Amino acid sequence: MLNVVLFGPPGAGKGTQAVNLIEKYKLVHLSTGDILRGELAAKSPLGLEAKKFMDKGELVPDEVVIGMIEGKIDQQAGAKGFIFDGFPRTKAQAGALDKMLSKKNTAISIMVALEVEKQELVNRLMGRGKVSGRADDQDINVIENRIAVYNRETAPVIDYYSAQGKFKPVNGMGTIDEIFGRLCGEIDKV
Ligand code: B4P
Repeated sequence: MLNVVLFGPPGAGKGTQAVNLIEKYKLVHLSTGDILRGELAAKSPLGLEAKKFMDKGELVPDEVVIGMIEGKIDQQAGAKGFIFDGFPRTKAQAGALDKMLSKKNTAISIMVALEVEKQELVNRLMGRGKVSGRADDQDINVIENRIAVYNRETAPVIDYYSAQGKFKPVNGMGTIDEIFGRLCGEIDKV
């Protein structure tokens, strides 16, 4: 199996690149952000709980996200592999993901980490906020908090995959096609 962690700060282009990557490599796309927004739209208890954190730009608690992703992996028995988009976002989530995959006799193949300058992140998120209707993209204070939470809680996940020799940084500045080419360059080496 080919299992890719697509990593980066908010607005780095994870969701954008995942669309093209799943098409090329025929992988199952698991975006915790998309799954949480689906729960929110359905007004499920999980969605209503998650909304309290997402609207402030905070992370949803690990136990909620881990249980949710495990259920989704179990539903995909015949998958050739997965793109994990926006997950793991903490070291606890990374450890839980390794355990889930080892139960299925597989493992993460590579972590590709998009690197983007902070002002560009803010510009992209504010730009999307004008069309997406997402509460977390429309308030500069929430965007700043998401980037701060990333630096504090999520960036350490790089050390986790670095220790396993799986971390590959990728320049996330440029056109969508240029960045896609760089990501494929790394994934094709696996
Ligand atoms: P996510 O849905 O993961 O949202 P995101 O970090 O904003 O990234 P996304 O993938 O959507 O954006 P992209 O960079 O592609 O998370 C939302 C919230 O859910 C989190 O804040 C958290 O509360 C919660 N959550 C999710 N997962 C969690 C977890 N594992 N644990 C706990 N909580 C969790 O794109 C941004 C914009 O840039 C788009 O408008 C796009 O068009 C544009 N863009 C992309 N590439 C570009 C390029 N090359 N040039 C110009 N613009 C570009």
